[in-house]
Amino acid sequence: MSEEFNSNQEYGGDQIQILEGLEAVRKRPGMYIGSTSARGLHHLVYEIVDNAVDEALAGHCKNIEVTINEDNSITVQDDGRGIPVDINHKAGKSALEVVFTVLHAGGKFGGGGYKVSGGLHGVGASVVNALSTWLTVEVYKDGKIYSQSYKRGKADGEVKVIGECDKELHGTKVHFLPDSEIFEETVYDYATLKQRLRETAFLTKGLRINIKDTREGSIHDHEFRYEGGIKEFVQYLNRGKEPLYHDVIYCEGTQNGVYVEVALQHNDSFNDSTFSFVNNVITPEGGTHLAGFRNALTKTFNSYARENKIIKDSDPALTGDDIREGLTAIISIKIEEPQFEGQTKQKLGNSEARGAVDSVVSEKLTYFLEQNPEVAKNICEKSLLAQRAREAARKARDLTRRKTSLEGGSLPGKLADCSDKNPKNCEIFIVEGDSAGGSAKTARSRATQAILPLRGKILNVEKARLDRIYDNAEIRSMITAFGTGIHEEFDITKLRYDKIIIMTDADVDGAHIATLMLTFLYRFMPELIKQGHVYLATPPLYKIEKNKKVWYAYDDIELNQILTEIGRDQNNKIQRYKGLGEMDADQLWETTMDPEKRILKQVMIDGENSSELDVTFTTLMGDKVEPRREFIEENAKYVQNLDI
Ligand code: TTJ
Repeated sequence: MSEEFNSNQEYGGDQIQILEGLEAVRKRPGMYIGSTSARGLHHLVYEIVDNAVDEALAGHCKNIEVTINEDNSITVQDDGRGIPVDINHKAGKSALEVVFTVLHAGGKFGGGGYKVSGGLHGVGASVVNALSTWLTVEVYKDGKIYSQSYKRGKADGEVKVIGECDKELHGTKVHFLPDSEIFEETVYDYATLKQRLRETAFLTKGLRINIKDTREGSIHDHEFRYEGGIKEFVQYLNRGKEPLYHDVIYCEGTQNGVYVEVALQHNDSFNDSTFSFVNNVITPEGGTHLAGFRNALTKTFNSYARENKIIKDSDPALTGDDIREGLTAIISIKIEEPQFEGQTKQKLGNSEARGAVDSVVSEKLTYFLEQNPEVAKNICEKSLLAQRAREAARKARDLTRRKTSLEGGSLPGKLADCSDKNPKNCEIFIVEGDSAGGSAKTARSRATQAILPLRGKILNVEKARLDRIYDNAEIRSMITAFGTGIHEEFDITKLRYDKIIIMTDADVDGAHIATLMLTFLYRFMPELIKQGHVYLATPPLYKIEKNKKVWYAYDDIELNQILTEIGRDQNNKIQRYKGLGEMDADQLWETTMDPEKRILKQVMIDGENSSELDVTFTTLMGDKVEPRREFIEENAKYVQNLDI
C-alpha cells in the first residue's frame, strides 16, 4: 500500500457519521445486497471481510480468519485495532453499536482514512446485521474483551465487558447467522468463498487470509498470503500456460488521488485475460481504468517498436488487439469515491481514473521496456505475428463473405434452418455427429427449431490462432448460422436464434465436445452466454419399460425414484443410453427437444467469478497436463455437474 492511503489519524467514537435508519434493509434486501439468492448470502461474508481488509490497508491488520461453522453461521476475525467502543456523542451510543445498527455508518471516518468498503458492495456491517437472525461482535483491546449482540439488526443489550485478555491482543470478531426468513439459500459454498478470499489476498499483498470449513462431512482449510500481490495473481492465472518471458511486469503509482497497480505477463496463448478491480471489487464491464490501461499499452509498445526500428515508419501500427494477444493482466486501483455506471453498475465511470492509469502505466512500462530490451523485442514480435494472423484472418473472412454473397448470402449447407423468421421464436440445436443430426432433423419442429450437425470434435480455440480458427469449417458454419459475427464485429441484434442449444451425448466424449463448444463461445462471443442465450440439452440416461409403458430417467437418482414407484421386478426393462444415436427421432423429440418436456440447462457466467473461470478454461483446455490433473482431482465431486 502506498503512503497516501496510510492514515496516521486517530479516530474515536465521534468521527462516525450517522446517515439513515435500518428499517428499509429487511424490507428490500435486494436493494442493498443485490439479491437474496446464494449470491446475496455470500455477499454478507465479503461485506464483513472488506471491513477487516480496510484495517489491513490502513496498516493495522495482518491476519483475517473466516470460518464456516456447523450451523452455516460465519465467523470473521481480524487482528486490527478493534472497532472503537467509546460513546459517539451525536448518536448517544457506543461507536460499535453505531457501526452495526446505523445504515452507512462507519464507511468514512470523516476523510483521511482510506476505505475499500466504500466500493460496490460497501453497504456496511449494519446491512449484514439487519439480515442476520443474530449477530455477535467481540472487540479485543486494552486488555479487555467488549461484546454486543443483536437480533435481526436490533441491539440485544448494551456493549459489555465480558472478560479480560492479554494487553497486547487486539482485534475484532464478528459471528453471524444469515436469516432464513430473508435468504432463499442459507448453505454456504466453501469453493465460492475460497475463490473470492484468494482474490482478496492477491489484491492485498502480505495479508494472510485463512478460511476454514468446520461442517461435518466437508472439513476444509486454506491459507492465502501473497507477498507479491497482483504479480502472483498474474502468475496464478498463467499457471496452465507457457509464459513468454520470466518476470511479471509491474507498474505502481498514484496520481490525482488514484492509487494504481498493474501487473502483466504474456503467454503463448491467443486470448486476452485482463481483469480490472476498483477498491478490491472486480469490474466485469471494465470502465475508465481499463480504457486508460489499454491506451497506455498500445501507445507505449508502438512508440517503442518504432523507435527501435522493430516496425518501420511505413508499416502500419500495432493494434491493441495485436499487443493484447496472449496477455494476462491485473489492473487494480483504489479511489476515494468510485462511481459505477451501466446497467449492472459494474463499469467504472470516474474520468480521473483513465488519466491516472494511463500515465502510471505509460511511464513505468516505457522504463521497463528500455531496461529489458529482450522482453520488449519478444512481445513486439508476438504482436507482429498476431498482426499478420489478423490480416490473414481478415482476408479469409472477406473471401468467405464475398463467396457467401455470391451464393445469395447463403447459410451453411449442413444447416437445416427453421421457417419462422422472427429470431425471438427460434432456436438452434448444435448436434454432435451426422447420425444424431439426422434424427434431430426428423424430430424437430420445423417452424422454430434449426439443426446444425457438427462432424466430430471442433477445433480447440485455446490452442489455435485466429487465421486457423477462421479456417475451421465447423466454426465457420456456427458463426454464419448465428449471424452475429465475432470479436469486434460482434452484434447481438443480428442473432438469428434466441436459444443456442448444445446437444451432445451424455458421455465423456459428449462432455468434451460441449466443453470445446463452450470454450469457443466464451472466447469469441461471451455476450451470448452473458445474455443467457446458450443452453445445454439434457438427453436421458435411462429408458425404463414395463408392461408397454415407458419412463425416462435423467440421472441415477431419478432412475431409483422411478423403480421405487413402479416396483422393482423382472418385467422392468432398463436401457442405458450411450449416445443420442441410440434414440429414434420420436424418442429424441420426446425426451430432449420438445419444449414442453425437455430439460435445458442455461449456461451462465457470473462476472464476479470471471478470473477463476478463465483459469478453469485454460486448465481444462490448455496444454499442461499437471494443472489439469490437479484441477480434476480437486473438483472430482463437482465434475458430474460441471456448471460453468
Ligand atoms: C476504526 O478507527 C479506530 C481504530 O479501528 C478502526 C476500525 O474500525 N478497525 C476495524 C474494524 N478493524 N476491524 C474492523 C472490523 C472487522 C470485522 C471483522 C468486521 C467489522 C464490521 C469491522
